[in-house]
Amino acid sequence: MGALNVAEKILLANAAGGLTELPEAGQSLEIQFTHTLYQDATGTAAALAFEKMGKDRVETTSVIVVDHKTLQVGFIDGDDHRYLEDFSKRYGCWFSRSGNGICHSVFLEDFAEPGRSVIGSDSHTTNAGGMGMLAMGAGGTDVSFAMAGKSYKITMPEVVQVNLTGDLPAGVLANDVILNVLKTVGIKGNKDICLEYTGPGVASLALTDRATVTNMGTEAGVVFSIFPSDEVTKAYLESRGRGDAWQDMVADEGASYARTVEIDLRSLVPTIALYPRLKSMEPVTDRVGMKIDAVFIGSCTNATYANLARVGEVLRGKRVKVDTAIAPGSQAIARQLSAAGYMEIFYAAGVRVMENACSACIGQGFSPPTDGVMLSTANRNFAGRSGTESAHVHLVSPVTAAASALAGELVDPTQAADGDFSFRDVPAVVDRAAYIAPLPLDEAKKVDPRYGPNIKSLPTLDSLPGKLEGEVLLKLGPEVTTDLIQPAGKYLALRSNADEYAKQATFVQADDTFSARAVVHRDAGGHGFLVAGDGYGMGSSREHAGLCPRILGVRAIVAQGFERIHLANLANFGILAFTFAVPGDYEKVGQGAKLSLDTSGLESGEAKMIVDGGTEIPVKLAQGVDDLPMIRAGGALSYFASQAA
Ligand code: MIC
Ligand code: SF4
Repeated sequence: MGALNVAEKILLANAAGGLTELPEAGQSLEIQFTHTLYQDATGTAAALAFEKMGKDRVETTSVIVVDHKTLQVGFIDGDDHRYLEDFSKRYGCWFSRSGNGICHSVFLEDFAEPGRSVIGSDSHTTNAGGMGMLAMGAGGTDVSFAMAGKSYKITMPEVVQVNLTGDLPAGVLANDVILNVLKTVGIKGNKDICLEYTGPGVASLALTDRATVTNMGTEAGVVFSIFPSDEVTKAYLESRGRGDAWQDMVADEGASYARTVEIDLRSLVPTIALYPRLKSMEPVTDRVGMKIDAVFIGSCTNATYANLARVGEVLRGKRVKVDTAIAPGSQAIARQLSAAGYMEIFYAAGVRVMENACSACIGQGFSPPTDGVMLSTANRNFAGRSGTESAHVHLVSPVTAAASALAGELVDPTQAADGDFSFRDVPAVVDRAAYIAPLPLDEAKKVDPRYGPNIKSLPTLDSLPGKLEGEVLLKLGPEVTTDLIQPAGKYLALRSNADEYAKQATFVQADDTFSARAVVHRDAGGHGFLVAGDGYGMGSSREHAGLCPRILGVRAIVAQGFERIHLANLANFGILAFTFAVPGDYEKVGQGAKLSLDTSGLESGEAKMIVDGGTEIPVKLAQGVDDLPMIRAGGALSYFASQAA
């Protein structure tokens, strides 16, 4: 091959079967991941799936982190965590307990390596792309297959170059960079591209700032984002006591890209992503004076030492005017902040220091009041995600959040704050003893994972009928997020009990009669259909957004477009996904319409849907034809069990 860019190098290095040449963009490519990551909200279902695979031990460096459901009110979360700890010991994983930190933060600190690859059951696994690692999110079942040593199929993406020039002005942070990238590339329709950051501006970004950028690349729906591995990467790894893991990885001279997005860092200004999605990104100056009720500074995107130290400089000697919480990304970060005197600054400023966990990012505490306005440094602000349906959450950088907390209203930090924003990563607190390391095989075999009353094994799903006949149970608009399909917040506790999660939460915000109607339809022998606009399934990797509708009898979804991870999750649970051959036909199918569809000839990639016994609507299979055997078998677990037999 000729000159390679970093994305091509990393794909080649991690391709299954020792490929010497990459396929053309659009062709399929199998990746053999070296690392896997589970967190506790998606991890129990994924672990239950792994246990069905009949393996004695994981084949990747596998890390399990408890970070989402750390409130542990009642027995449910505690049982999940005990199960994950037992599972981890039984199958040879690294285990990180509640309080150690957010999965992406601790993975970056102690496990990520340039040149290698990770697939995680959380969409922001892309965080490790800042380290020059091939880092992707996927549904838990796919992650479990990777842990069992199976390769994972992706579509060879087009590599889009994001060329950074200049240095960031004071008070403009990595969060502002990625919001501006999202503004340029959009938040949907990017499922077959990856973003590679290049140019002289790269060197000016701290390693954790790079991770902020790749973390939030997920919100564009890209497959992954990647930075080169350079001296900054090396210094960070050395500060974590892992200098040996460093390798140099930069694009070859003359490497080419599908297209280039130019970003002059000097031209960027503090930016706000307005509620309810990352659709309207505006300069903070356009909204200065907006009244706010609360400020949350945390999440895997921004709760880094570099950022929280910047926040400390803004808050030094001052006092916040609104309810403000800071949740450090990890215990190492919290200890570093403490050693540098920043914890004292936070407390003296009247800030609540929360647990090193996902926390308010996913509605686990600190929900805003009714109709409240919150500034947050998280990466998502989908409706209801904060736990308060009527609240408006706007996304900003940590220094915009801190300066606004002091003012009690939105302010431009470049004008209002006088702190020193120029922090770099510094030698860090390293504590490997915080993890439970993989046990030797003979000891591991003695561990018997303990379940709890709320941990239910995954349902066995029946095979695809030759003809689907049933009703459109719900007609939805565009950009249906996984939070709308299968909300988190107070329902997170039900992640290990899919039947109950389906009954109580599926589409509850869109139509609270949905699950009851779907069950009646299913029990009468109907096959449920959903109809939606484009961008269906954007957001999280949570596979319950496929599994739970399937439990309620949904067998096919017809939309104007789908997002990548969710499309794979639908196939894993035996749900067919179609797009309209004629996009305008979306208007011709209403909620309650009776549909039928012959599934026997789907290998052509096309089918006809009959509406109300008359109108024919041509549809196209959105999944790959090679996914059909799995979908026909009822899903991934049934299919691979039948293959192994
Ligand atoms: C999220 O940020 O939406 C989550 C919660 O971390 C999810 C995973 C989940 O639903 O558990 C994600 O990003 O994939
Ligand atoms: Fe946790 Fe929020 Fe990051 Fe998801 S986006 S992993 S909920 S901190």
